Amino acid sequence: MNNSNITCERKKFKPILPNILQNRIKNIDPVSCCSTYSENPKIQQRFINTYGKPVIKFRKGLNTHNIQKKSMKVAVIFSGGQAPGGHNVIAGIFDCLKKVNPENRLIGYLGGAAGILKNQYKIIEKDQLKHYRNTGGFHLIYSGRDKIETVEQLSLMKKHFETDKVDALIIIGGDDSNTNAAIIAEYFKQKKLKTCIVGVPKTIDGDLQNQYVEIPFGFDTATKIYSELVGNVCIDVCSARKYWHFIRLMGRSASHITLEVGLQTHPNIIVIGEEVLEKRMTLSNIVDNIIDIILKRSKLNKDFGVILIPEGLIEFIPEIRELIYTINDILYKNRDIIKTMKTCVEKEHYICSKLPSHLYNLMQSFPHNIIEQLLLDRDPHGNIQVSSIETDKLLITMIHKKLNKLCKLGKYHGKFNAISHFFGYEGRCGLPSNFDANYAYALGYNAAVLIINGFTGYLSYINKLAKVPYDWECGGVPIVNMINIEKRKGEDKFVIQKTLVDLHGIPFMEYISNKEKWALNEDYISPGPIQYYGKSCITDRVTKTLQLKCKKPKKI
Ligand code: FBP
Repeated sequence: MNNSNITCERKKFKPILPNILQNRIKNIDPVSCCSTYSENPKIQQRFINTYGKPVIKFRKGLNTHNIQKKSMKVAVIFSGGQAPGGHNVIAGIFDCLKKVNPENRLIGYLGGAAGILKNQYKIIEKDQLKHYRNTGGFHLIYSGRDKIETVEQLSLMKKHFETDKVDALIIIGGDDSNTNAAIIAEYFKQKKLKTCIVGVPKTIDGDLQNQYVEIPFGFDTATKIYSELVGNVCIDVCSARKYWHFIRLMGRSASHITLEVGLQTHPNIIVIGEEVLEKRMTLSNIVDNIIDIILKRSKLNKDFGVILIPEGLIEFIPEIRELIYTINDILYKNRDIIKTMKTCVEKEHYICSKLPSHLYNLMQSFPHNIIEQLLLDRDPHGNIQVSSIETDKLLITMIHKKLNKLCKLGKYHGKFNAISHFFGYEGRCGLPSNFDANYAYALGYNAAVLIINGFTGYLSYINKLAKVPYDWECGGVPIVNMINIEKRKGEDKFVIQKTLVDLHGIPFMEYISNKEKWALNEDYISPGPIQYYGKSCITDRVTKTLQLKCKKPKKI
């Protein structure tokens, strides 16, 4: 029996390395470029040792830098949610380290930052790694959402690194994890520890993008997987012609995934959280907008359609945002009392008793399952777990109620059969697309080049991603350049700001210019599954977001 499958076949795929990284290390010259820094003096003071460093671009030339000559021990962790391509980052780091010096060693701490504190790691060897190349998931060394920020944690980490002689740590993570990388790099500099810290931008959410990072790895594959699923639903819808499908898509804070999937599939309605926030729409306004389309389509004998909803929508609705932030504060300030509570009912009563009356009334207007979901524990970064909040079902319930009223008034004669879906975890561990396989590998390789050159507090960046991988630009950007001050758990925190959908940006404008047409017609596109072999126009297609963004000339 032949047990071969595409996952087995993909392990043999050789990612393309950008031309610049194909050079020998001594011919990769790190050139300093001008940087823009935050003017905020609080940031300057907090990162006194790592603030004000230049952006680095790698160019072909003679590297006169102090390249690490002795063999190195490098550590890596995954931090946060899975994203397709993670194992290729590790493969890229490994291959670069071994190419430079076969004596170099790579270890992976298990389960994210917590693994460093527990000093639990595995040595990454070639024979084991070959089973993970070009595969999805983070199961080689697992991931975690813990962060290292207290002085006790930082000094324990320093102790382990000194004892085990770890020369560098590469953190593969999103905005919170890379903020963490900046904090650790600053602490080590202050303590005169030589261990370098470098970050790699990862998240399917696509919200770690800015003037330096075009898109994090993982977004490409995840959105292609969701687009395949949504495209299939669209075809089902116009075949059966009897259901409204409410599809909630992952993406904790920003609506990039929903917008991208919408651009790939052309559903009837795309709800974008950032637009809801800007127009200060209430939950009821959102429901009314959806009903407006349902009624229009019903008049055309089309009691069916597809609606995309971002997972993070709930936090964009101003009234609910206020409620969530207030609950966050209550949970944080009263964490010791709440920890002692034995039942959820007890916790719910306690929190409700602390809410101001307008927020209490709002909360009581929700179905009980939503109340329970709003009160779930926050993650270690203080974020609400939006993936557990069933906004799709909440909208369906509210729409049902309003349509029933309209029906009784004789203003609606259609049938509303709604089906809800949540596409989230299905997309996070898929086999990386060619784009993500190449990009993640290059990011890892590039991160290793940064540490070999002794850079610390930098994020590995690869730019010009809409071009072929050979022409991608590589380098490093000081993480501090991306740091802002935000309120978290009720306190000011230094964080890399999440980038939300730009309502004046070309991708969103593309949706707006098609909105009416897509609402009333079945302009659906079913893009089909990701292709790994075949015509390059299909296998190497980049996301609409990247294509459209790159229409705009960008300076770094
Ligand atoms: P990261 O920001 O860590 O990459 O997480 C992405 C994500 O997939 C979000 O889209 C989602 O809300 C979250 O992780 C869910 O993860 P968890 O199950 O750990 O809460």
